[in-house]
Amino acid sequence: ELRYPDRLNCAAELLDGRDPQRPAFRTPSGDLWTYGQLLARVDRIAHVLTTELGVVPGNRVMLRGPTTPWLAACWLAVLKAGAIAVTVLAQQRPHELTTMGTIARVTHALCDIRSVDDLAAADIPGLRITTYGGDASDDLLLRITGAPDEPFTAVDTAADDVALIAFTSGTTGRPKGCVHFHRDVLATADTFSRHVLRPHEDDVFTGSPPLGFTFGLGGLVIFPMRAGACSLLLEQAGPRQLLPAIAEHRVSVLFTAPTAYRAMLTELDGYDTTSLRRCVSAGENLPAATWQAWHARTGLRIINGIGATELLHIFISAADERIRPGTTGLPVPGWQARVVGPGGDPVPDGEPGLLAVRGPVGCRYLADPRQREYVRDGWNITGDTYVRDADGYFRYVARADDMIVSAGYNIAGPEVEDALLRHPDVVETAVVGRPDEARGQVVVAYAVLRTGAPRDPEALRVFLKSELAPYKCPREFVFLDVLPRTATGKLQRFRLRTAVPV
Ligand code: 3SK
Repeated sequence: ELRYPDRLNCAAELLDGRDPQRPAFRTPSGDLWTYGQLLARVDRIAHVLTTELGVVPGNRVMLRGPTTPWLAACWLAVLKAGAIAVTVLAQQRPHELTTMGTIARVTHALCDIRSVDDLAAADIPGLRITTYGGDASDDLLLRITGAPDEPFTAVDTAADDVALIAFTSGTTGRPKGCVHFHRDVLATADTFSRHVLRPHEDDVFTGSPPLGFTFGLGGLVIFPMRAGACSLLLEQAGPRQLLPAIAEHRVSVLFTAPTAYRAMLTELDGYDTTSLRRCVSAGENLPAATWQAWHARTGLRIINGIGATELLHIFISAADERIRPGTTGLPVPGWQARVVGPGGDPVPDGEPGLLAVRGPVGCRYLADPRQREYVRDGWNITGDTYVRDADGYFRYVARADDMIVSAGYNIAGPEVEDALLRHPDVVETAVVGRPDEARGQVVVAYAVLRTGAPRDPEALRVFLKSELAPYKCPREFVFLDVLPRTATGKLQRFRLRTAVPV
């Protein structure tokens, strides 16, 4: 069981007691921040926040910018000052920022100068925006040079004072603000990272999820810092940037999504990936075909995981010899999981139902009635359909609202996607149900093909018929150059379901 003191400031916990000479953050352009430098900069920012900008404990401070050490330092400073970090994505537009800023009642924002235009255009009454990285006289980085060069005493927050508000838009709908405590931040590191990842001081982390997505915040800031390790922060973190970064900086722990693993497979030649020892995949389902292909090429066993913004990070996963390709894994130590029916009672092993989990972090939506749907009888209902195998492994079936029901058959889109990905020409795919008068729904497959591959639906149909029962085979194939995704990389199936047939 995790035990934290009643008084706890998670930023101070992450920063204090580190070897000041060891590297905390690196960037591809050669910047190196030691833990000593990070602490000094965080303290200067905290001084500016509390003296010049008037931030008081409990204020909500929006943080926005590309993934840089300065963004991480601002996050730490806000928490150290007892304020609440409201992390948003650099890609979000004024309308979305207005909604989130209003829901979270933000009073201040720290924003990378390159991301300020959309924030300035948002309508958040009374918001005080401070930019960093520019050359204006009121820029945060200029201000901190004038701040006292002395330690900032962390505000004496309670373990269950709010530390951050993270937004989930899911794949559709009005964003929901998820409230997390100081102890929750440490709990993610002391469960998934400590027991599954098992990092050490010499590790170099990197990855693609932005810090405004808790997948990235955990994987690129909280977990490396909790271990006293180093994180290589990439502003551009597509597959084309990840491979050279891994090679050049001898990255050992990688956080990214299945799509990026597939894309990297097509570019692996010529890059040295021998420094990698941990490859984490989350954010969406990891098909067994992708796991096998990565293992065949690199010898590395991807650590699959399911996490949620509501629960901060990953709660089901497995590493090393416990990994079973095609499954998500086992409940992370500290977490419990089960598969339940519509009434909330567990269903027998082997039968599909809703995934229900509980552990050290719980869902707390900020003033949103959807809280009642997410938390039932103390269990968090994640909205995923899962099967628990007899040996306790959890296998993803589909998002609960993504099950396709066609002519009375239940069809899981991800199973069809997994089969399609075994075809050598298919790079990305999404399989959805489109409303149909006669059958209720028909199965439609969207596919992105390897450059130059023929767009031949018949060839895919013949291939799938050898892989799947005929009722699961798509009626239609649609070829796209890219699939529609959210800013955090999640597939927007609803956009495909309602797409006009071509
Ligand atoms: O939303 C997700 O998929 C996720 C995955 C891992 C960690 C955190 C999150 C939010």
